[in-house]
Amino acid sequence: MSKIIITCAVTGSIHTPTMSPHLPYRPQDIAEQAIEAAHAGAAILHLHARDPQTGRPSADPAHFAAYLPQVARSCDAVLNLSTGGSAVMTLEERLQAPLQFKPEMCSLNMGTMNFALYPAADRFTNWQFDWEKPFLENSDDLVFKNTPRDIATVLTKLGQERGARFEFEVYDIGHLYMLAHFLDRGLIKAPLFIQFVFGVLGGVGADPDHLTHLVATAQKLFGDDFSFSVLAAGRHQMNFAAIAAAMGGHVRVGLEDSLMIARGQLARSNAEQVRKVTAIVEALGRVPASPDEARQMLGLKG
Ligand code: KMH
Ligand code: ZN
Repeated sequence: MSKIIITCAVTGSIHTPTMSPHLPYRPQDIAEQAIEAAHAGAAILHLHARDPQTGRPSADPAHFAAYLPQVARSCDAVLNLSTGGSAVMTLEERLQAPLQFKPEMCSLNMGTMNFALYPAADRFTNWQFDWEKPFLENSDDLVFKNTPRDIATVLTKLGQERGARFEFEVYDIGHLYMLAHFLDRGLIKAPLFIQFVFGVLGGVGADPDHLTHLVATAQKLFGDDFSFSVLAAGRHQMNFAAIAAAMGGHVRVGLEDSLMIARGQLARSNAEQVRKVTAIVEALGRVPASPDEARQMLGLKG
């Protein structure tokens, strides 16, 4: 079995600092946690930025610039900048930092969808959304917009013009057909790195049957030209990582996806989750890939 790529998604745009004191949102904290996660075995760091005053998700390149150089200097991990940003940002805002920093890898969300926040809210009794009220009030109507035109824009501007390769975020079966469409159009080149996302309300639920069906469908559409990774939001995080590892897939963890390390116990850092998933995958006979091995496997520009 090929080596396993561990991705760590360090902060994201869903959780709020009120939900965990360990969620990094100041540049120094994002940098330190990202570097520690890389040293713990994450070959890829999936990165967002936040406003250091409020903790709110930010698209401002200055907020990326405040931590990216330190991370790049201090570890060799693949830096993967989100193009998802947050569902309330326009595509133009979401692309500002990736266009400026030209990372080796970017995330690319493969369809427009609902992106409801309630599953997270349900699991936290002290959950309070302390950002601007309209965000919460609008979450019933929150549309995460990734139309075919948006996807083509990202593929052209970041892929074709800047050499980025992608973590294709697939939340449901239709997103695989969207990927196949862009492969047919010649805007995507193999090998594909597909991130199956479970547990977001609006995407597929965290049921292992869905994972086997998604993998089987990807095999029909892409043959050997893809590898897959799995992230499951919230309490499904580690058991889905174990299933993915046993199936020969790759894994993603990190405080973007879950704030917990065990039931009822907050993770103290991203690295703590990386160490836990490393132990799980090693127990299953998988060997974590180094950043350079991940670059080679995914055809990155390096
Ligand atoms: N927040 C995750 C469910 C992105 O950054 O492009 C999906 C994600 C999207 O990571
Ligand atoms: Zn993300």
